[in-house]
Amino acid sequence: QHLPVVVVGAGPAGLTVGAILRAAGLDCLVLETETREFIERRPRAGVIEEWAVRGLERRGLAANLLVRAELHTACEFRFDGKRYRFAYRELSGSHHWVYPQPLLVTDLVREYVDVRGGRIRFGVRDVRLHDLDGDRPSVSYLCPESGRREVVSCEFVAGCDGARGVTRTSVAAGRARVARHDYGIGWLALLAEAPPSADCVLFGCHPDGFAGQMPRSPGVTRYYLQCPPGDDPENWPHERVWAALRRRLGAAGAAPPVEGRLIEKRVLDMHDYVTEPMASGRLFLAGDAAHLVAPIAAKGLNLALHDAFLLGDSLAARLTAGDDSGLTGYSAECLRRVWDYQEFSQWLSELYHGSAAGDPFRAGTTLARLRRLFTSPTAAASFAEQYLGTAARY
Ligand code: RFL
Repeated sequence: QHLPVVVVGAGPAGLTVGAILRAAGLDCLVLETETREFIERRPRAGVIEEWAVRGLERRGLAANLLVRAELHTACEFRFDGKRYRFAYRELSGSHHWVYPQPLLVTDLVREYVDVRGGRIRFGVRDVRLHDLDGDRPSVSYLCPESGRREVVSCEFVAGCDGARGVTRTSVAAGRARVARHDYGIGWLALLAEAPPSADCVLFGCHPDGFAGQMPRSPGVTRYYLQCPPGDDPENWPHERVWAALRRRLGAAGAAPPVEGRLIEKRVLDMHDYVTEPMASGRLFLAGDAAHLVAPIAAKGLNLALHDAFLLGDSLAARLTAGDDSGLTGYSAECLRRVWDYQEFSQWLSELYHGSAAGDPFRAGTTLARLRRLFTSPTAAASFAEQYLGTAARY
């Protein structure tokens, strides 16, 4: 079997690349370790930036999203016992869309498989890449039914298998630099079966630690609580979680969080990495396979989509018209946005966590940084631009 492209991983990045290739009349195979049911339910991101939604729309991938997603135009900071609403649409002319990642993945699978006739092999094991430096690379995997190793040769491999995948290890061997950053901070990521207590994203910057509220749907809300890295979620029983959320998100005149059953509770150790370059021979990485950005600024899915648009379009141009320019510039173009978002996450991390660092100096500078957002229109505009990813320079 010989195909133009094999895509490893059916997350947002891989499915978007596949859907773009199918729209260009190209054949491809997506390999995925999990089942369709599993990937369509896996809860994760929810915030998508306006430019990314328009990118999906241009490629015929946003029909459901545009009808069902919620539009967010403001967020609210809570510090020093007060509420500070930050109306970013007024400042930047742009907004966020809230659309849970499982819904986006479900739409992308349906579009790629059911509408555009793309193929996915679910449940594959032990994916390996071969001959990436030649012009006939191949990908092999253990077939779930027979247990036999299948080999597919191709022109290009798209490595879209996320942070725990195998494709980036194929690049890293001596060719690429992996830059890492560890925040030394944990977040308890929670999903509660309860409506949000406010109609927008809330950031509580409190001496006890950060707390965040992200509305997901009328009946489900995501919360985050700063905790020590490596903390055991079992240290956070129901009562402790809600007491901490009430305290850290508490502010004069603010409704307390609406309590509900916790349906997800896991500790994320905040860290980032960037693989440079994002390509090696015939392998091109996209999304979390190439770079991880801690969920501090809700950027990961947006970066995955940015890569996927560029990679899908570049592969289509190369395979249909022999135009190599997109693939040649792919890594550098992706990395400009990746580094910009990493820098913003690092900056934002201090805003969220500085008050709880146990250092009166950092607590003082953090409070100054927070206040500046509400006293300086220039600082506010700059924040809005980065928060929404609207800077025109990409
Ligand atoms: P994914 O979504 O991880 O998909 C990779 C797919 O590859 C499969 N796979 C393999 N397949 C074949 N062979 C292998 N060896 C394989 N190994 C793995 C996996 O099963 C999976 O189906 O990567 P992709 O496509 O790059 O997408 C990245 C995004 O999923 C990720 O960046 C975001 O979820 C990050 N993120 C957020 N991003 C935002 O932009 N806004 C948010 O609000 C936001 N919130 C979050 C988040 C991530 C979170 N977690 C759990 C890390 C909240 C959380 C809690």
